[in-house]
Amino acid sequence: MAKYWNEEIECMSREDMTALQNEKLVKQVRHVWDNVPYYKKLMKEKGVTPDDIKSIDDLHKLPFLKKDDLRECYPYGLLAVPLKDCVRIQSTSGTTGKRVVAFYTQHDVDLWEDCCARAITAAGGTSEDVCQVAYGYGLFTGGAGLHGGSHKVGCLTLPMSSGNTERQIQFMRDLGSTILCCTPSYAAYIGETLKEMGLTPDDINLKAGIFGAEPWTEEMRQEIEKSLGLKAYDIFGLTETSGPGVAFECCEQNGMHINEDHFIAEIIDPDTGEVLPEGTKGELVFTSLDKEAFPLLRYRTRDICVLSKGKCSCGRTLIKMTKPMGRSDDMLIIKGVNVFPSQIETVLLKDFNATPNYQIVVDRVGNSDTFEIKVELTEDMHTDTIKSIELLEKKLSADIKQILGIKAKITLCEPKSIPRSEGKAVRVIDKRKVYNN
Ligand code: DLL
Repeated sequence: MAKYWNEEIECMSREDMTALQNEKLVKQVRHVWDNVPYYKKLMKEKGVTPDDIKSIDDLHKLPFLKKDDLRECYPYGLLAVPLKDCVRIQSTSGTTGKRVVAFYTQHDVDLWEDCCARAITAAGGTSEDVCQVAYGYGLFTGGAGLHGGSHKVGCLTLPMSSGNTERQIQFMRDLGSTILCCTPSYAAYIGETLKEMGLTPDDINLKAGIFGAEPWTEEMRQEIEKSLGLKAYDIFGLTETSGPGVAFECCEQNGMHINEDHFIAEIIDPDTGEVLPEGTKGELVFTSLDKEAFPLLRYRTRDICVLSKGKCSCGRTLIKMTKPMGRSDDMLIIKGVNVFPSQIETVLLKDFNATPNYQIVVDRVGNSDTFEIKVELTEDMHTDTIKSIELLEKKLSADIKQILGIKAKITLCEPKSIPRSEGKAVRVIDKRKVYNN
């Protein structure tokens, strides 16, 4: 059984990897400078030109790129090739201005799918496998990425997308799926449904699961492994860097190998931007080395983790990142969807015409996220008829669904019932324990 998808790269000596990264970085910086005026301006402001970047030791001289820059440049401002050379876009959910839209040339799609093929192979996948892809298909990168990787490996690919859980289980049984790709919370839900249908892991044929797109704990891993009778592997990525497959777990199930031939990872202090030594907890920053269409340099992910170069028993020499341990911004991942509290505030402002007092309450019941928005009525509204209050609730609910793509329970509360704060308002109460800390 093939242990690696690309042994030469995955087990490359540090010396050779550094040489490869040096060569690619120099080219990539030149490509960005020549084709992305926005980043050229940032480089000029920092007093750096492509001539200053001779190796990865010079990486720290380059300016950071942040989500705000992506917003400012929406949609085409960071594109580094003519639009006619692009063959695909993928995107995060959210309002137009908050959306991240990533562009791909055919080369970029190949590179991305190759990263996913490495992840599937590391989880034991071969052309003998039946790979059920239950990540969402569409603009979200989960479905497309794992689908492409599964094709590359030669698995029989079941493009299920998410949802319709009983049908997922039916297909799993009828076609003998051996690999399941979906979010960890959906995997847990499939496990619960299996049990509710009176079935056990012996009734299905899964051996491995490739789960990511949201934080999940070791406890959850054990629960999923038990309920579905498989080995659960983590996979990491973000739309900005192509999607899933930037990093993946191997048989050690102890941190994710970063595909360093395509992405350089740095850890920085989120407050000062200073680069931190290996082994220190901080914010993960990625530089994509050979993406053509959307080549982000020093992109701040806001994910907090630790990097380590230690030897891995799987034989891979690729640096490892821990599971993310938190975020350095206020982004929440609810039901697999990235949610910024400011998006909710925008809807409330629109529907209420004034800054309302509100609170976002997120919890986990069983393995599913619950999402409630408590909104305080103003004195005027409070005296309105029940009918008009119900209408408001409905409108809020529909507007939230439209903006975020997920439903929230709207609870309208009495005036002055949401606790006031003397400092920063506590807008988010997240009762879930999703990060391993
Ligand atoms: O979630 C890409 C993906 C799809 C990854 C399928 C893995 C599997 P975005 O929607 O842009 O992309 O969200 C990216 O999700 O910055 C992390 O905060 C979080 N995230 C992704 N993978 C993991 C993971 C996809 N394995 C954001 N563990 C990232 C914890 C994760 N958080």
